[in-house]
Amino acid sequence: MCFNVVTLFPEMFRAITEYGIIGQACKKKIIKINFFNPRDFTNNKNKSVDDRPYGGGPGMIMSAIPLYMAIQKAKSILKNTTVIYLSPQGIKLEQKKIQLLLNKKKIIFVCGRYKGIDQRIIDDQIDEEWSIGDYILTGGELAAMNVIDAMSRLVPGVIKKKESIEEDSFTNRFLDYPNYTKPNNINGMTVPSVLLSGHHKNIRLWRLKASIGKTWIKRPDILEKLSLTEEENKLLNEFKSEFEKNID
Ligand code: 21W
Repeated sequence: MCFNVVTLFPEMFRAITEYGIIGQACKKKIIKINFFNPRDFTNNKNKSVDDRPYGGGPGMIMSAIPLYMAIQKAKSILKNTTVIYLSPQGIKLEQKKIQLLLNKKKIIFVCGRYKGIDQRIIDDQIDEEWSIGDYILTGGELAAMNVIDAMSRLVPGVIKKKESIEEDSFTNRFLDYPNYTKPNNINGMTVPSVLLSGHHKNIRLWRLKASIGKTWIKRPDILEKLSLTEEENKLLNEFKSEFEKNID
């Protein structure tokens, strides 16, 4: 998998290329990130990469020509790539889209800074525009890192145990069940005894019930969109009646 990023701040990406499992995957060359910096395509003496908006008003816009040239350079090396502009105006990303993006083996991410980029670059150079949520960042880099991180963990070989990808929430339909580790007793708070029983069938049922129950409480919107199996429905009803007993 090859990610390509047009950014004024390539050093920021060390947050993912040097730490954790994505860092290891980069070292092992399972994933590769190339950078194209508009600053390298400036021709003015102070290498400025921002400019005033036509029509006036506060704030600056990314200089159009260095950005355009950086995108062109990336495209000339890569060919047949999808160019994605991360922006607050984009469509909101969800896990399903992250999985779809994985089918594209080559992606160029364009990261904006300041108040954004020249509309002609969006019209002429950008294939898709994506947001990571309805909150305001200071630039596209953290958004691009979110997307690269979320995609990379799905690349075969990045996470060793196949189960740990397949078992997690969103691909596993429900929210996660609660996890426990040593010691069994922390200030009088003990681990649910079924988890110490070694009874794998009961453990599976307890976890599934806890997952469905937690989803019912915290994310009823997720539950509404799903159709439950007979077993799942039974567990949800058990959870609900136990929950109501605890209220009285
Ligand atoms: C934030 C640029 C705000 C410009 C109304 C109309 C990439 C991002 C970004 C940024 C403005 C993403 C305005 C979620 C994000 C990003 C930088 C200025 C002014 N208001 N996903 N115009 N949130 N943000 N908007 O901020 O580059 S993906």
